[in-house]
Amino acid sequence: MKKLSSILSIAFLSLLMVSCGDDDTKTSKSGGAMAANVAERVYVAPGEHDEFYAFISGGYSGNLTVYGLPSGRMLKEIPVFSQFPTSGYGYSEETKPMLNTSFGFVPWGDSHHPDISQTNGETDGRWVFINENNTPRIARISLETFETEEIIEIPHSAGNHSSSFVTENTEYVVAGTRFSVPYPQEDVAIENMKGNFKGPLTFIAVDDEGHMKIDFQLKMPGFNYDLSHPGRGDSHGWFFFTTYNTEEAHTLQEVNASQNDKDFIAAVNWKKIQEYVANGGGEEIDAEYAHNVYDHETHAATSTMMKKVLTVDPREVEGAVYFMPTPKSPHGCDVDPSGEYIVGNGKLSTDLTVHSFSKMLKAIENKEFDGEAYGIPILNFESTLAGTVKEGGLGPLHTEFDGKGNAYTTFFISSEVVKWKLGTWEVLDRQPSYYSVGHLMIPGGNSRNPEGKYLVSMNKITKDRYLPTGPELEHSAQLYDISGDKMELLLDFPTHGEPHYAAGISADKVKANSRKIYRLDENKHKYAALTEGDTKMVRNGNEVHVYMTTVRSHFSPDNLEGIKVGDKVYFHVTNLEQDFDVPHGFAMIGANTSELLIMPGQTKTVTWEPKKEGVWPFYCTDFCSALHQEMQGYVRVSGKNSNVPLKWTLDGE
Ligand code: RUQ
Ligand code: CUA
Repeated sequence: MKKLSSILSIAFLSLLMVSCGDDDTKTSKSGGAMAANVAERVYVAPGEHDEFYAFISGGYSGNLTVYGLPSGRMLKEIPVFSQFPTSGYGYSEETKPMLNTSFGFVPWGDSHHPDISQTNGETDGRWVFINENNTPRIARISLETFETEEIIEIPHSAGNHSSSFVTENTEYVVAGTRFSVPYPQEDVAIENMKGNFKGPLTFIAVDDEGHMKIDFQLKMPGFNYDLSHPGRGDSHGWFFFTTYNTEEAHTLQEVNASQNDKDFIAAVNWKKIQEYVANGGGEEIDAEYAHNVYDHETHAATSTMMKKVLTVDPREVEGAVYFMPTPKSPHGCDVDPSGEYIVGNGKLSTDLTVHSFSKMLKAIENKEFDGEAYGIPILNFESTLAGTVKEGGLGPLHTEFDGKGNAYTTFFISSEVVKWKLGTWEVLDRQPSYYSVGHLMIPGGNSRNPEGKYLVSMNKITKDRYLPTGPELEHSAQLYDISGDKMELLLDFPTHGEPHYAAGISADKVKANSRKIYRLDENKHKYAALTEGDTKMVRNGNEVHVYMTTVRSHFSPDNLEGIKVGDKVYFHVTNLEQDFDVPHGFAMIGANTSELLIMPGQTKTVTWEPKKEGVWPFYCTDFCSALHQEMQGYVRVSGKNSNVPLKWTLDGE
């Protein structure tokens, strides 16, 4: 196996050498009429809207970026797991609790897999979920406000990678651990890993409002759980997880975790376990994890530390978990729109292994087992095998579906997207990607009803695709038209951070519900000033609360006195605008935090600890009107022991 991986890396290197800089391989060279035709197909005229939203993970930016398809125009970056000075997310007092964890305040995250909520197996446009890998968490983002509304930490997990995929009615969003770890955590010798570490898979129930609650944690053997997808149709009620490192190696995994010819896809009958826990099954154990919720009425988040989690031993629930042997350290685990086929992408292989759900059920019924792993039955490989896609390419990673009986798989090493037919397993088409594609996305491609018009590939290496920008280039996404027999590459566009995965949905399902303003008469923020008459300053020891408002083009108050060195000043700024797309900003000189960007009807708070006497200005950061540059004010800061009384005015009043 050591040999195989070095062969693969040589193949990969030589591929890069051939393709980079070799102009003949670039489709952008396709000239004349063809190029014009391609341009038309991605052109969205000024003022027109795109047909699809694409929510592309920001990887190590910790955020989620929103693009329009087919134009590839970036519409928004939504802060999720990372502080975001552009809006003040994670800096304002209201949003800091969103980034609270059992490890304290964690201002950064590594987000990988967005997934859109579903109803009856179709994307419904209510929320996007996205996982955080490093400090295991799942976030829920509202598609009404395009803001992060909730983050739940996943206890006992490490490297929350096989996440955050949702079941067909958003009953659950799942979080599987990538690293196996002591469960619960304890101080043990690393070399004692084998047989002792565990791989918890966490099932988080989602209610009608979207609120998340950990229902149970399945205490699986200590393998690495890489990716997952829910069953649908007949297989609704099951969840499938790829595993690797079934060797349970704790060092030099590039060699030691590639020893077994086959790892597993774990098939989990969550309906059975749901029933089991509903009837009092499972064991409550200690845990510590944060549950952070943002409220659009108070415009503020709260963080609650949870103390218990329900753990389930898979061996206690008869018939709930099986292993399907799958060759070569499978990465992606994808389920076709009918729910019958489960595709395992063995990343060290050239072939794809496709399991059949109905054959799996039969094999379970007939007890066609090949032994067991830690008490979990291993199904016979041939018994569940639906077929093999032969020689698709090198290094398969992920598969999506077009709803017309075709599947599309990315091959990292041979750097291509390959189209093949479900059922016959024949390869129909292949197109190069530039370069080294990871995930791909077809809007609705992880649902019963994919909208198979476009495919977006998300590539790990950019090289010569754009103007050079120093040693690092933004990652590259590519848009393919998949409406015909052959895929056609239409467009390159840069993405931000690392676009691991994306979720797409037709714009019609989202745009009508998009929020335009927050209503002032619904603002329940504790420190809101809903009219200019309500503005004031209140001293409480060395804390000063400023109730401030903004409207085009002034702050009220804009002259503040009576603040002293050593005070802690809270500026609670309410934006009185009730007009779409008119935020105001607030920036205070010397504040050790970011500005605020306050949406119409919203209240946000920034803290400032003045260090020096003087008269210090603040201003609006968002160009809001012709008199934006006049939107400013002064704070007088006096000495520690001064007797200057609190005084707040606007135009002398
Ligand atoms: S991963 S490139 Cu983090 Cu989804 Cu496969
Ligand atoms: Cu308000 Cu600029």
